Amino acid sequence: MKINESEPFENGANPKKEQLGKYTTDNQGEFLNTNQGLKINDDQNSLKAGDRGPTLLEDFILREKITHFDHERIPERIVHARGSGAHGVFELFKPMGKYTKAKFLNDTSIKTPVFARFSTVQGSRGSTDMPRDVRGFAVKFYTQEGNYDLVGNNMPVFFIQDATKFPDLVHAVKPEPHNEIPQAASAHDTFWDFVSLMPETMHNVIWKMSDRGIPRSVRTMEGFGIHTFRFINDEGKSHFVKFHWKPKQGVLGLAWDEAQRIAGKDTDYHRRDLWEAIDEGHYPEWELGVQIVAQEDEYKFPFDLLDPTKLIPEEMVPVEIIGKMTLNRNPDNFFAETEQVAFHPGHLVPGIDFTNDPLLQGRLFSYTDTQISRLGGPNFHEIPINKSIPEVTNNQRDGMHRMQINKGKVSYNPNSIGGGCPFQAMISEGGFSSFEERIDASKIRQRSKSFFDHFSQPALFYQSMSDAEKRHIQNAFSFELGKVKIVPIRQRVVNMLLEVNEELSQIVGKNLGLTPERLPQPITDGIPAGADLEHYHSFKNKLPVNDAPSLSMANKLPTNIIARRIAILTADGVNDEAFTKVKKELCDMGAMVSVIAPHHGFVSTISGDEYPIDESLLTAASVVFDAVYVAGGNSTETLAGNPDALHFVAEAYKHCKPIATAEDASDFLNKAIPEVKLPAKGVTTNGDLAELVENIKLHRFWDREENPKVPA
Ligand code: HDD
Repeated sequence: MKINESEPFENGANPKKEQLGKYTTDNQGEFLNTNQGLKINDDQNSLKAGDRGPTLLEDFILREKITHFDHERIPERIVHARGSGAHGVFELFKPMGKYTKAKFLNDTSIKTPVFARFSTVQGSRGSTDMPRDVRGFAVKFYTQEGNYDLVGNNMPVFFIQDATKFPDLVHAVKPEPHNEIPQAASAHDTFWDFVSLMPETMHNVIWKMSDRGIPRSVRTMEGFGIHTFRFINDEGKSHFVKFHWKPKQGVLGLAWDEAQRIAGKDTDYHRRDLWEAIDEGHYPEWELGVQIVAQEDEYKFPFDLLDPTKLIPEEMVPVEIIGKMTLNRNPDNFFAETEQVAFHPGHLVPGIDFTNDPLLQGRLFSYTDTQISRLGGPNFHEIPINKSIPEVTNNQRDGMHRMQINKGKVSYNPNSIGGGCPFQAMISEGGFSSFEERIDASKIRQRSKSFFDHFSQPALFYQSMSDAEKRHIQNAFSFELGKVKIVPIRQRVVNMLLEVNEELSQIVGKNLGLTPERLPQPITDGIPAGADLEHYHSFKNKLPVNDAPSLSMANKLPTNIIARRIAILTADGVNDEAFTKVKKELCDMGAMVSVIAPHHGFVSTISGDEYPIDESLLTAASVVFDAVYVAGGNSTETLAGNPDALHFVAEAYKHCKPIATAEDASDFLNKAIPEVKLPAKGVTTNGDLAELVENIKLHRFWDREENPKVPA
């Protein structure tokens, strides 16, 4: 079937869902059969010579089953191995024709199907969701002009400036090769050795040491395209563009101690959270924003737009919101969809193009190359999740796992036998043509001097943090470097931090028993030979902003409590209002509420009604909840005598979470957190739900960390 360019997107149709539907099967009501379609009569026993005899080689059913099983795994992604994905749609708010001719960014009536995958970077496929790590944020738009992939991260800058350093970075951060320790963690010698010798990593590293490195949920992460790309309009005019995803759920992080505990209590925390939110109809949404810079303004910034370790502060170029992505459907099959999806920053549509960012340029090679070994050959574009909506009509042929049956004898161009088909498309017909950029240069292996300021932006980042965020960054550096065994590596990083912020460097140094040393000249490790250090220094402190509130998560709190997790602690004899009022009202506001009791099954209320329990104190943990409510009635005494219940609330307090009790349950807190003088910030004992809800929107009461009273 040839796909007409506009038809499948009209009248609310979702062409990608329909396309996937053709490959989706359901065994309901079907016979068991072999891969050749033969019905199987006995799937319990192999074919043997006699009931106690050897199995026969002839058993083709056994052989087929085991052969397939033996090959069920494919190589995991070399980075971003662990991830979870979901389907959704992208809707455009306003036509962007002034800047780009991309059709999906011009027609507001089109709902473009998308598939998004969120990932950690360091760990293996089976590792925890909870490391301190950068998160991948990759979105495939199935547009009418072909697939467009925006393959970004949850941080707007990258570790390195040149793709040739990527294998080094990844070798350094992955588990150390001799013993494969530690899994999914950067707190080890090789990562920090690399960082200490590569000052360009500092900007990304400080983001990673911030609460951005331990997101509360993938739903509460921002996403960034990182590189500067180009928009190209109908006249062929180029504008620079940076892409941003802004979550409607707010931007939230965890406490580091909490993240480590969740890794044990629910290693699938992020995966489960995304799945359950979608399953329960709380569809996460992100607005797509763009920062646009006119071609003529390329050199007006005190940093290079081609440098992927730099961001454009929103205070300099505001983010214009142009559309919205809603994730509204979980995959039917993890392997077929989330594992086999193949992203590539080089999957473009007309109207979007690259810049010469040397990191981006290298990526353009890596992604197809990696899919060939990961997905077993050059035909991975035919895997249903990767198929474009327009049918593929070209002269590429054969190869491993070829699905398409190309008719006829013509597979070359130009041809006369096939009537010249398939035709090249003119630009006016939607043919892609690269932006014409004049290049007249010497062939050199060098880094541009305009890339050499490695510290102004990390300094800006640190300065723009709230006090709590600063404290978290100090603690994160201290923790990670504390795990480093080789002291000179620690010292080099502490010295580097002096270039970022004196206070930060002194605090981390003190925690490590080291004195930061200002080097006689700026750190030049990692700066190519021949670098102009004067120029490098002249860039410092030249940003027209010295405080960028847009960088702080404290300014990005949610305005609602949709899909936030709230635990209600109950026991037999609980007040009915725990269910008839508290649970009901919180659920009505979109929260995900779990009733927890000392045992599984049902809890009986004062009035004798019975309500189902979601989890017992044996299986539940406060770390996976955003807030806790202790119900009242005759249950309080039981709970106050239960160490798990007391720990549950003390731990929630320690992790700075909102806590509320029914009016008659406030005594419980005197046992759970006796060290805390009530009333305390974020702790309500008057049964006022509205106050609890406001506290949940505030997410955390980080001030508690300053005076940690609760050991938990
Ligand atoms: Fe990459 C995967 C994001 C630089 C090479 N990358 C991968 C994924 C994301 C990113 C989100 C997972 C996609 C998925 O869910 O399947 N990578 C980035 C960003 C970068 C970046 C935002 C810098 C701005 N990457 C980068 C460089 C190289 C690679 C410089 C190599 C030179 N990345 C890969 C890869 C991966 C990958 C090896 C592994 C699996 C895959 O591609 O499909 O090719």
